[in-house]
Amino acid sequence: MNGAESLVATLVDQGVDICFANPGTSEMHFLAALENPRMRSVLCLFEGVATGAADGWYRMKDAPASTLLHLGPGLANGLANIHNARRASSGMVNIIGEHSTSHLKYDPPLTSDIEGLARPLSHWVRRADSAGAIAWDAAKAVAKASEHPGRIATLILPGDTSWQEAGAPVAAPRAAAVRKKPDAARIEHVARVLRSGEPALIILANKATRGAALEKAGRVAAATGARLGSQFFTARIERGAGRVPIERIPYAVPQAQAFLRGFKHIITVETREPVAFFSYPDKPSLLKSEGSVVHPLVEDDEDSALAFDMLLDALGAGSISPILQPRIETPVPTGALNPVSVAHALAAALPENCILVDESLTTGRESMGHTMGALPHDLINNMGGSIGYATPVATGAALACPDRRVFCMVGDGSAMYTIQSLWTQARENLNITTIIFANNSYAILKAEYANMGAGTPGARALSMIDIDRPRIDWLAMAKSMGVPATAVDSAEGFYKAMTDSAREPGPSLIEVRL
Ligand SMILES: Cc1ncc(C[n+]2csc(CCOP(=O)(O)OP(=O)(O)O)c2C)c(N)n1
Repeated sequence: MNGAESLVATLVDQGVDICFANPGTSEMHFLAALENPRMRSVLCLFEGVATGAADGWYRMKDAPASTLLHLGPGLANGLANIHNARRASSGMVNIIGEHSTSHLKYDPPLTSDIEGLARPLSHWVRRADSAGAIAWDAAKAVAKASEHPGRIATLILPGDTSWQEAGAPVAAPRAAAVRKKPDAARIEHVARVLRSGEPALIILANKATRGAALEKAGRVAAATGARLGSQFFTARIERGAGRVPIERIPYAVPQAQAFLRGFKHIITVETREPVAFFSYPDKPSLLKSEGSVVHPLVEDDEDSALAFDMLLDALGAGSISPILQPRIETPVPTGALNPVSVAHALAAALPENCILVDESLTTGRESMGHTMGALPHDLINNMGGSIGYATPVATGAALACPDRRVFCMVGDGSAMYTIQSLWTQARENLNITTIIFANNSYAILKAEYANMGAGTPGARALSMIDIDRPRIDWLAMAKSMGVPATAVDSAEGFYKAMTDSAREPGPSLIEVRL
């Protein structure tokens, strides 16, 4: 067995059985090792698709995928979506090909400081230095990526370590990720705050917005009258009819301040106190009102479901039931497309148990409120704010959950960053409906221009914000990558295109002409 075979075998033994790859010459032995039938390999035509897909996989599986990237430049191309994954607490194992140690000293063209590129966005970086030790390194990488919260692990693979003889893999046994027990004194403190009856908001994030933790948070809210909120962006929320509803803190600073006004206490769970996305000349960075106090319930590595159990015990509220979101039937909208009719069409069309990946920016700004009572679904947001995350994340989510339809709502500007995802979706026949909101503009930047107090944009500034010269041909774009596409220009047309797409297996694209 050579080093590359040892690496792939170890990844699979440790539970990492998918690799989002974009290979080069230095990774040929790794490619050969991907013949291992236990590893699924998925070709991505840009590294940002590979790293975003690994993020999408983690969001749905709570387990890391691997990526294979070509030396420093391949890693650099993937960094923006590694940033987004890191901000979402998604774990991933990045394997970065590298020149052989003996070749590096001649400074061949693809030489770069891979550690230097990896380190700012990785929690763990290691250079494999022998084929025999690579299994150990790979097991360490998987263990790091699988921690709670998920971590970015980067393993650099020099060519010679991949082709030299490795012997039988020697790796640490697979270890289950441990979430620590929360501190009892802190739980008691939060219980006191909640018993005071003063207005409190519990902000849920990461793994507390789903499953048992969400249900228990709902019971705490029912017992105490506290409200449940989320940041504007959350890694994954289980929402819709029958789920514990969570209110979303708005994006715009004045609206966020208005929402938070009146809460004497903010209790944070797997997140920090709400901050504005950007600093504006005349607006604050922190969004809470003066005099309100922030109380973290858990540390990042602690178990929030357990924290809510302890809190329910402390409150003597063990038997109380949460208040659940009722189903709201939304009639199919007709007429012009705008954020409200788009939201109504979504609420009417979303099938039960679908996954909604949201990078819809201005067009989707009404969608969350109107889909509260839709059939139950999962919602995924862009935690790092680096646009171009949605189509790759949808790709990874669809591979992780082949029985569920993924709806990927994306602005036309954002879609252009990583549109190559469509090709992978067609090749792998993934059940993804990509919804392109074609307003031919970076519309949000027009609003931000005003928010910043930069005055009225001149012709040159506007030409940096409009993307309509030339107009992007979405139908041709989709067709070129093997994805069937349709364009709609009415709310009823949008609804019909969504429901049609959910009936057909495989990917499709809807251009929503705004
Ligand atoms: C990597 C990266 N580059 C640039 C930006 C700045 N940015 C934020 S939103 C945006 C335009 C988004 O346009 P679109 O997806 O069409 O949505 P719309 O604003 O039109 O609703 C840009 C360029 C960013 N967030 N991330």
